[in-house]
Amino acid sequence: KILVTGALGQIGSELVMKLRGVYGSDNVLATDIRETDSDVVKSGPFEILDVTDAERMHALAKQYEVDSIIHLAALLSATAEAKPLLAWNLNMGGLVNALETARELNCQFFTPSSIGAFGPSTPKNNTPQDTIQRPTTMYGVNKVSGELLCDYYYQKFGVDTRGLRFPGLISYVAPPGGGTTDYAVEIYYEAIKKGSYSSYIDKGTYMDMMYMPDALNAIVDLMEADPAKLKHRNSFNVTAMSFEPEEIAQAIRKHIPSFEMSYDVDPIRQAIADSWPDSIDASAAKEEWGFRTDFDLAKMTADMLEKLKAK
Ligand code: VAH
Repeated sequence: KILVTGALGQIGSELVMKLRGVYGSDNVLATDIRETDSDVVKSGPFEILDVTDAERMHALAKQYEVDSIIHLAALLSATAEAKPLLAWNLNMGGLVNALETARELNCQFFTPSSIGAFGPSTPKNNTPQDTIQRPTTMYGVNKVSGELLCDYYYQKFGVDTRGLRFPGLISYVAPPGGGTTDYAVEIYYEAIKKGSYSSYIDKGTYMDMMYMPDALNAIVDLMEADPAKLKHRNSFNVTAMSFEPEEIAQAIRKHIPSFEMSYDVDPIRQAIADSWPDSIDASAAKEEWGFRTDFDLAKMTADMLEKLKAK
């Protein structure tokens, strides 16, 4: 039985549906801080949970007899930079509550890290799995702390913690909220609605990205991987592609030739993006648990535009 926090977020909205398909609806308890009339709420068990409420998290995990916790509830990079103390309290408070629940109830554990766990002094191209991590954002501080805390719970308490350093995730079901890479999602919606997009990230700014179906497969594959083969745990570099705004605009023009791109750079999110790698090396994930992806920029663009047109 799996408990998912942040089940109504960008990853959770799709991961819950995938997990229910794989393991059975009643075996996936979805939780979030509020309720909406979404498929996640209608297709299986759902409970309201504020992850800073340790008592309720433990009570729900016990009541539903969960043996795996997927902790997704968190504030993303731009929001965290605007409200750093709230981000520390929610991101770290929620994580330690989830890890404590996993320790007390002997659950397997997953939480995402991010390319945001790297900073300006990290090698920017083909960023290694093991390298310097001195991020200059509150979100990055949360992600590095989270990686270290999850490795500590594995070393000290034997909790089976595993994590992925996600790049920007692109999806058409639930939009991301408060991220720096959100431009790469918004651009598809605007391309359909207006045939144009004004990007808050400047041209030439490379960031790693991944289409949501590949991200969901990576979570399931990692959680089902043979633990004896894992040399790393928190957290694996994973990526599908790296591009800058002009390249995604070009990919869209293959389908919407008249698509127009303009720039209105947001200095705060641009500074966050500039502190992150241009491309990361995912060879450890490939070697230790067979990480692979199906979608490159061209294939993702075709699928995103087709699915959004239908929506
Ligand atoms: C963000 N989408 O922009 C998240 C992610 C690598 C980016 O961490 O904050």
